[in-house]
Amino acid sequence: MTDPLPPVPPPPALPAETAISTPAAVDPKGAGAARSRPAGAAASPEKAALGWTHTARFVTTAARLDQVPVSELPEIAFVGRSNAGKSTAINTLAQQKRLAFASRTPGRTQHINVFALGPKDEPDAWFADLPGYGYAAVERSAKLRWQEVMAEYLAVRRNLSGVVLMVDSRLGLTDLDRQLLEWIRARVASGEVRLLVLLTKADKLNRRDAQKVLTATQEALGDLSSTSADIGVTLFSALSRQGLGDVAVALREWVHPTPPTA
Ligand SMILES: Nc1nc2c(ncn2[C@@H]2O[C@H](COP(=O)(O)OP(=O)(O)O)[C@@H](O)[C@H]2O)c(=O)[nH]1
Ligand SMILES: [Mg+2]
Repeated sequence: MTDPLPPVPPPPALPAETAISTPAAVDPKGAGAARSRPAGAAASPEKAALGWTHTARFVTTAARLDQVPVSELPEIAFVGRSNAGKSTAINTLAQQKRLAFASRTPGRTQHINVFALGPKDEPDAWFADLPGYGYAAVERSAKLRWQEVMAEYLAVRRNLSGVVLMVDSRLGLTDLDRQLLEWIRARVASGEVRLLVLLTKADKLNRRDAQKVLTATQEALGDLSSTSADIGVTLFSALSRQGLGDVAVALREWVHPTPPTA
């Protein structure tokens, strides 16, 4: 590689919430505002959304798509390369340590894990944690099987409402990520399936490199856009919680659209 060495990164930026010194009274989204709200008042959108993602609980695990129960509930699929930070992102969203097992042996989890969200006796959405991909040591037959499972799931799963694609922010979109985007291209273009790309481990990048990968990813996704498509990209860090509230709000909005205010 001929790239020059990257500059020494500046100290990590404070999360926006703590960097902004606006008084709580005029910052309805700030943490202070939520604390000072009178009892019974609606929580901030982020708190409400994180309260919803916190309800995630394990439903079932399946080795094949035909073993995943048929469901009418809106389903959000989590996909990404092995080691992209998928399990960590799901656990962080759910604020649970071991909901999705953060695997120490990448490539091992070839199953589809399903989680339910919403009230206990009345779930209102499912999260589907799909097999990670791109792990070099996985044998060819396993890779082919992965392609089959993923392509089929993304193409035919009727209740699929949205896809969250986790991409390591230091790598950006890889060939396998682009392959996956091709599998959902038509359903995203029609607006049937929403897409959110999380550029994970953003805490490992300095601001300039973070901005660079954000722009490059937005450009690459421009190719998928259409008038009906709902496509988002955001920097995300489980470590610093960067993007966490926004992601929870976006996912909740997918399955519980805010009614337009009259
Ligand atoms: N610095 C940092 N490391 C992370 C973050 N999220 C995940 N990781 C690390 O990345 C590795 C892979 O994470 P994991 O969630 O198991 O990835 P998965 O294979 O996509 O499920 C683990 O060592 C995690 O601790 C993050 O936001 N920041
Ligand atoms: Mg994992």
